[in-house]
Amino acid sequence: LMDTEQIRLANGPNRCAGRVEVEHEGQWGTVCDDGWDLNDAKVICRQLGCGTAVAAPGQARFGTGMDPIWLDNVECAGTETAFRQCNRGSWGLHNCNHNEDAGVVCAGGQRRPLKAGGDVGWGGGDGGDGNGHNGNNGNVFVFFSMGGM
Ligand SMILES: [Ca+2]
Ligand SMILES: [Ca+2]
Repeated sequence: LMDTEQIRLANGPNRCAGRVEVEHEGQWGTVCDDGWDLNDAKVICRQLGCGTAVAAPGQARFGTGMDPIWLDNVECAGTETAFRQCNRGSWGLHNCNHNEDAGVVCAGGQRRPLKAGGDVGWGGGDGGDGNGHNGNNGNVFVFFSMGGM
């Protein structure tokens, strides 16, 4: 049980994005954004099974948490399998306030964009008229004529 340290991402759009909170001695606390970067976020995302890290926002992007502020000056290499393996100072020792609460956005929780362009259309038997004209491709002609300049 010494090995298990609970972490979570609070107040985000899903469980893979939010304010970083760590449990220590039965109490959840936040992490200061001093030195907070993508390498730190990577480890959080990995431990949570949330894929790669997309961003490591600071300044309480996901709101201010409750005391205590557990950790400060976190320095992960980015290759650790768990957040507890990072170099991150002593519990409760910090020079921060909650306006500096660290956040993480992981790729795993991202909602995929709705059919971003290029994914859609063109596929469905819109095969032209048999005289060398393809169907419904006016946009393509506009594109070519503009490219000629
Ligand atoms: Ca600090
Ligand atoms: Ca760091």
